[in-house]
Amino acid sequence: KILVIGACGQIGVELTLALRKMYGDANVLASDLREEHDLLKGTGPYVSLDVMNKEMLHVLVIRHNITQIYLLAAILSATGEKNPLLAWHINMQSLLNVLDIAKEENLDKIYWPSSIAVFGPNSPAQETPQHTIIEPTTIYGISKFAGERWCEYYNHRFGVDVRSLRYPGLISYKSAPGGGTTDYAIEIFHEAKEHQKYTSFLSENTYLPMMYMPDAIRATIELMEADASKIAVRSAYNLGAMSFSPKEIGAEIQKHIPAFTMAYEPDYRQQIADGWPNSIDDSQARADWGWKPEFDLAAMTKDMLQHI
Ligand code: VAH
Repeated sequence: KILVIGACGQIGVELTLALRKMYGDANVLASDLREEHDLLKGTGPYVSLDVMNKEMLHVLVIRHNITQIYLLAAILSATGEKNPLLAWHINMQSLLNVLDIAKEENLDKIYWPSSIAVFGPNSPAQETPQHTIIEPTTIYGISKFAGERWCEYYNHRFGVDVRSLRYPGLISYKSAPGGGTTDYAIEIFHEAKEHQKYTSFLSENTYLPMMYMPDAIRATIELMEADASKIAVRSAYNLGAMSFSPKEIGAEIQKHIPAFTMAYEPDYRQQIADGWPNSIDDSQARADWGWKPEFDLAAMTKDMLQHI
């Protein structure tokens, strides 16, 4: 039975729905600190859970015969810079709680997302390699890098089958994003629809690795379904699909909404974005477990505007 922690978040809602479709509604227990997201209501079991309460989590794992955990609860990059110690505490302790229970209860598999935010200004910015200089400059990036080290340690030292992906910025319409630097690429669609204009908090030529949520969900499930013998990376796989700038996504939207105009007012998030890669080399994910993205900027823009 699968437990999803952080099931009401931007990734959590869609991952929970996809897992329920694959494994059966009753076999996926959704949990979050918040009350149940509307899109989850009536689709399967839900419990309120504070992942920071290790004892409560342990009891829940035993009582519900949990064999896999997807841990999606985290404080993201922009929010994390407002309260670094809280972000570090939540992002690290939640993972350590899950890894230690996975070891004690001999759980089958664990999924925990990392991010391209682990890379910093000293990493190669173009086609950032799987193995390279990693000096994150945000607390979110530091916690994701440290988390990767813990995942690899629990795998090599205790045999826990924990798997991870360095997600790029994820764009979706079903559940609100959680305070990330890439959230402009979601806001822009809502603003374009409602006001035909958007003021970007990142400058016009800020290239970032991005991915449409359906690709990210499929990548997660394909990684978790792959035979363990194929998983050579036990920190976190680089994962890519496309890269674009605010100017480029604005131009793509203008093809659908000709009246759409953009303005640029970079804020503190510009500095975060400047330290991140422009594009990602995900050749190891493609080689090890057959990763292949399906959505490019044009396909994503069309689909987003159809659904918002
Ligand atoms: C953030 N959406 O902006 C997340 C993600 C690569 C970006 O980690 O913090």
